[in-house]
Amino acid sequence: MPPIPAADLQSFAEYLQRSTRILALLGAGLSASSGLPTFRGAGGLWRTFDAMSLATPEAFEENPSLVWQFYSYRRHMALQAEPNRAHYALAQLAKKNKDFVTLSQNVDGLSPRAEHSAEQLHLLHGSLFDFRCTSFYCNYSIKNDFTDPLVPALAIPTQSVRPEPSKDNKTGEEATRTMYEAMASAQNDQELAKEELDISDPFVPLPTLQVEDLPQCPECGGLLRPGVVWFGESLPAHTLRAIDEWIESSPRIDLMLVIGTSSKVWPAAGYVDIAREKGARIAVVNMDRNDAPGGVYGLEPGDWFFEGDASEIVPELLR
Ligand code: BV8
Ligand code: ZN
Repeated sequence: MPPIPAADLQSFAEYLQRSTRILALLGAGLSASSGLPTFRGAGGLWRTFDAMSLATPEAFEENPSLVWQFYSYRRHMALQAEPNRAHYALAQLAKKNKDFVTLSQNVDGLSPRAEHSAEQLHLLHGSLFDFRCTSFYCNYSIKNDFTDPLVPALAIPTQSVRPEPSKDNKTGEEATRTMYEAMASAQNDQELAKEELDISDPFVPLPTLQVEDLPQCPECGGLLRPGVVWFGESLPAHTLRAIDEWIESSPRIDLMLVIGTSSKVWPAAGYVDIAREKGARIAVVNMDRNDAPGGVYGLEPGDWFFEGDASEIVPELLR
């Protein structure tokens, strides 16, 4: 990664020192180097589906089996991932500055796992680890449930791993005999090692699950749904209210950090304009120069654009 131009780093560091009211908007690019695919990059596809086409109430209504397997796969991947240095640097800044508020579009749970204080972190689009009942009259919901898989039917399918012929200097015939001996010694499939199938691969068959095998509400037996905000759904009213209260609590916002987001999803992207109207200077961290809020022309004199990997740049900016 090219070094951050010293002049930019210097001017940012000086301004950060003088800033108290700071707002951050986080997107999928923040978690990219934790190994989680972004929405619009190459990772925007799951099997042959555009992730956004599955993140809708209509998709869930039409095919709860497919949508649940999509979310169960993302939960599984997010649980295997670790917060990166940028998640920790942002959590550290929140510890130091109570007037630093973070709005995350990410549902991957990595900012909460980096111990980012919950009072200063608003998950605009919910979380992969929250669920609620879809029955009209039932209010059952649960937060921070990390059970994986949620129900046996959502377990990632596995396949037996055939022992590799030993690579040491055995001749072909001997190596083959060793392999068959290893296989013979495994009385049946159960004893062979298992490896998970990559169900994001469209060539790996995906089972069609029965609704009764999907997560059910323990209170009314209704179908549970992931606790995320789908396209076409309103963001949680209490979250929007809490953010507005913070914004309205002062005439000023000094600085807005826009990290790893294509700034294409609304109303999340709209907070950049709100911060600017309150006097904020904008610092964008993104791999792609075109993805500044409002496009390449969206930046104004006094803003910063730091090009590169958020997990490298953010710790440098906030140290
Ligand atoms: C709503 C949860 C209305 C699910 C998600 C104007 C106003 C209001 C709504 C709209 C509007 N215009 C359009 C709408 C509709 C829609 C919308 O915004 N559509 C877009 C696509 C045009 N908005 C909605 O539907 C919202 N609802 O407003 O309802 C309403 C009003 C009244 C009554 C009823 C309804 C709800 C939107 C929430 C959708 N849910 N997530 C799930 O995750 O499965 S959004 C989803 O996209 C994710 O949360 C994701 O984070 C988010 C945004 O994407 P990004 O995070 O930016 O990720 P992306 O891949 O796009 O970009 C990654 C960036 O990182 C890139 O720039 C890349 O260059 C960069 N990058 C990559 N690697 C790195 C990196 N940067 C740094 N380092 C790296 N290593
Ligand atoms: Zn219920």
